[in-house]
Amino acid sequence: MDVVPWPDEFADRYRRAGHWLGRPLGELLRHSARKHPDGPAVRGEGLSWSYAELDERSDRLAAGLNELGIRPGDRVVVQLSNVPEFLSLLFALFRLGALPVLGLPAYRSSEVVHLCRSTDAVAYVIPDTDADNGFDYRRLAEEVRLQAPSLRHVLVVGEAGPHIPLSAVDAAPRALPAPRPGDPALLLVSGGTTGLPKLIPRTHDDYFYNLRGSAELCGLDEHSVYLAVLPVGHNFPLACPGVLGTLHAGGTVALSPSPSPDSAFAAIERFGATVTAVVPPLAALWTQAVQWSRADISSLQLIQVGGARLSPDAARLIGPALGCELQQVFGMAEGLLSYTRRGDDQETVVTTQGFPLSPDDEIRIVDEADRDVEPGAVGSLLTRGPYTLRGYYRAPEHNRSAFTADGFYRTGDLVRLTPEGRLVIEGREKDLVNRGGDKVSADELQNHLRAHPAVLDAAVVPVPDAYLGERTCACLLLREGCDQAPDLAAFLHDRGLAAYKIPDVVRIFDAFPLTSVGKVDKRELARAVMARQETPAAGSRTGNPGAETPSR
Ligand code: OOB
Repeated sequence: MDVVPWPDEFADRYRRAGHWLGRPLGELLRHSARKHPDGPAVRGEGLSWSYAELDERSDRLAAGLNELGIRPGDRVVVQLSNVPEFLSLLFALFRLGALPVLGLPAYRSSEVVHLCRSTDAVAYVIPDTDADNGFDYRRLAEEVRLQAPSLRHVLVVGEAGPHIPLSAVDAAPRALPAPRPGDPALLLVSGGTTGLPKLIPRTHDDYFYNLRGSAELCGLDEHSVYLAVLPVGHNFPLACPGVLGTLHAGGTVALSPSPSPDSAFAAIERFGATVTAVVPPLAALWTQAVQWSRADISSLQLIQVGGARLSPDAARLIGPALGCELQQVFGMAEGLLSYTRRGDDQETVVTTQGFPLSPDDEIRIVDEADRDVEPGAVGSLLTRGPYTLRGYYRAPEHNRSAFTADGFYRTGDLVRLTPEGRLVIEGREKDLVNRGGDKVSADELQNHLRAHPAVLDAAVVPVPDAYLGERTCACLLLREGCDQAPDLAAFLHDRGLAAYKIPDVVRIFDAFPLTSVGKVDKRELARAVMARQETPAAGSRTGNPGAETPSR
């Protein structure tokens, strides 16, 4: 089975509670377009689409995709940045009942081939080039095609080269059978799992609730202008409440081509943005940059910060510097969202991650044996609820360990509850590096590193970083006869790995510390890396300052 449904008793409960309304996501736009046909739905550089226009474009695109042979249930890998076509495409696919598989702009062949192959995708949608760094996605698509035989079409926003321009996929709107609200509407990529990224099926019902509940909680309405600065293929800017929550509320989605303070502040001023979402490093950068910016960002009312730990000290500065309210968001592509509420006092907003979104979010905080910890103690967070997955896509084996027998998802986060029941994120037990919101799976990176001819074994650990929160450290054992730290950046780049996954630090070891059961002791390893950082690089086996042998 590709998808694990909610048991009937839970589905009934979520319907009775009014969380699941039985409406497919394509209707969200139809509804807003009827209510505010002439209202601005999307604004970007030199462009403004009304609701009626976005609605019609989505219908024409759905019909055009249908003519290309794309059918309900088919998977389409979408790797677009923050362009208006992302929205018309998403609604076209929702209306067709085909599933967008949302990739990030930073993905390269390794990630994209995996997305295509693990979903048997029939189409892949890309921009022509990256406006920031000139990267040519059309060449990437050619490479991907060779390795993903299921792909029948590559569609391009912009100059298509050898592929099909998305603008040519256009046909007179036609009646299409409505997808079932309990079926998956889209597939999101998980940040934190073992090995290759797992896919998260989000149903029409559950995702509609996710974005509607979030929009209500954040107070969005038709006057809201949401500025998308993070890549919209990520759950946070997409539906928490993000661009979809804004369209549901009848507000305006403004698209910023880049998250840099210059470009984002200019966009806030130009579009009169009232709300936006950022990761902690970006919040810190904006907080500093605003001091010398001339842009008028006084329209901004709410800044949401999430995706990685926000320190209370950094949090305290954000609201006063940007002249708006701060909201902390703890969330995951798998579902559960926790928000501080608008109007919460300052101490609550800077020191907690708030309450879960839904009254039907069930939270358990447990020890290693899945026993509930004492109130207020730190433990592993388990959750189930009306918008948290019951199983990863096509991953029965992995699902056995990622969920409890009664359907709780093991988030891999270490948390505690305040006496009022607010969540505080204290750490993590899952094996990944959270680089300021970008998740790097240790297992995935280790497998790439072990493929290098000089590498005998690899262990990836986070090291603290003042800006990103964490950076990626690759600890290596080299093969006999190799004593130079290899050029990993070039090697990983050639393997088609996204640039943010390339290790920031490389350390060479003679042996890894082991736990009592013989596994690499990553805590000890991280400590050894830190200890070496604090002393001069004496004892380095290679003379390379980036490659040190720890003293044990
Ligand atoms: C968001 O989603 P993902 O799927 O990229 O990452 C989820 C993981 C969480 O399990 C947690 O480890 C970490 O990212 N995380 C936070 C955090 N928000 C997420 N850790 C500490 N403090 C926070 N505020 O990152 C995501 C999805 C929707 C909304 C917001 C974030």
